[in-house]
Amino acid sequence: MAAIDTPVQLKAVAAPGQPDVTPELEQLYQGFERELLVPLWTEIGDLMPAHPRSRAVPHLWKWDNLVRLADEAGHLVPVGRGGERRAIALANPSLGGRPFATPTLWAAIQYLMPGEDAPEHRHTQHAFRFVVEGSGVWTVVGGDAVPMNRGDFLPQAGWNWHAHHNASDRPMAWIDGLDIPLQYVTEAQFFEFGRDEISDAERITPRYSRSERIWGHPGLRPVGVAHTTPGSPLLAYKWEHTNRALADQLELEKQGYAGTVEPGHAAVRYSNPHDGSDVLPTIRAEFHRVARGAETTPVCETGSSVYQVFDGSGTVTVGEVSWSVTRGDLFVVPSWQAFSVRSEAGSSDSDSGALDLFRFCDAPVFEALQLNRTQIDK
Ligand code: GTQ
Ligand code: FE2
Repeated sequence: MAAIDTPVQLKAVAAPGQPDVTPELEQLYQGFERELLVPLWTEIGDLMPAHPRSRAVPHLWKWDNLVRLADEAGHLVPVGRGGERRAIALANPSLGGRPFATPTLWAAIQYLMPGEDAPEHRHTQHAFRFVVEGSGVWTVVGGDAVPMNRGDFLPQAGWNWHAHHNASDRPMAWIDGLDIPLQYVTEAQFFEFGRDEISDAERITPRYSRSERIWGHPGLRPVGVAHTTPGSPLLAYKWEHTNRALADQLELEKQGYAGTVEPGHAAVRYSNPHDGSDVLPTIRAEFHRVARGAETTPVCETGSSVYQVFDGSGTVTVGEVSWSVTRGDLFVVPSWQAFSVRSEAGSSDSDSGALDLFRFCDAPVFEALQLNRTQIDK
């Protein structure tokens, strides 16, 4: 398969449906090369495949290893202006060592030591935080201090000023998702440094951010509050709501009411309370709960996903590979590779006995381009 950055090298080849290699044909190919021309017939299999063939491969990162290395970095590498964040990205093994979990998505573990601040900046890349363990960090978005606790999801659309501060006496880790790889190919990124220090008025630790107090009441849209910037105006989706939504779905299913994706599989999508759309222009985020002993149907989708196991344990199958997963583990589902999970009965450490999965993916981009496709199994 020709990579995009290998030099053009054309050769006359004997192949079915192609003329025999003659001196004239070789000369023709040399002419193409000289004039920087490439005929379709030598490239078509790679450029226009019958179905998606992802460059990314399925891969699993164990949370224990990530946290251990992040903690080592916490002791050895300062966080400050320039590097901006103590964030360590997942690098898909088949994407050339770049810090890209998939061709479109960045996923990283970020770590702040007690009392540390990550300086203010803004960028066009859309971002979110998801918290699998710990508390004590506030992310300050446009001057609004937003608390981060286990199970909380915090979207942060591009071009908002943001900084983070750890107000506790313990280190804290969380995951970041951004559309860095996607924006990298668009060549349309912008970045600005903000203030080196946030003000004392922002270094507060409220239980609810202003954004949650305005936008965070279920089914109630504030009247007279404009929202004109991209992405969700709600800066935190607290665990209590997500957990209750999923528990209710599964409980009602047991009582014979519809409302789950499939038997034993409940899911919610984080949505923009302003208009019901995805929380970020380029990233969709969901939470899935697979009841103890239940199994999901293998599904292929265009576009790629990153999952983090929030709780429980089970077996994940992506394309040809299967892994045992437990709390905190992160894995990648490349485009058009069949994905299914089985929640392992008995071995689960979650409250509900279920396998809980946080998911983010690039579906809004594929839907906008009308390239979204789903197929049950392959
Ligand atoms: O926290 O602002 O993982 O700007 C990558 C880029 C986190 C952040 C990342 C970022 C951030
Ligand atoms: Fe940032």
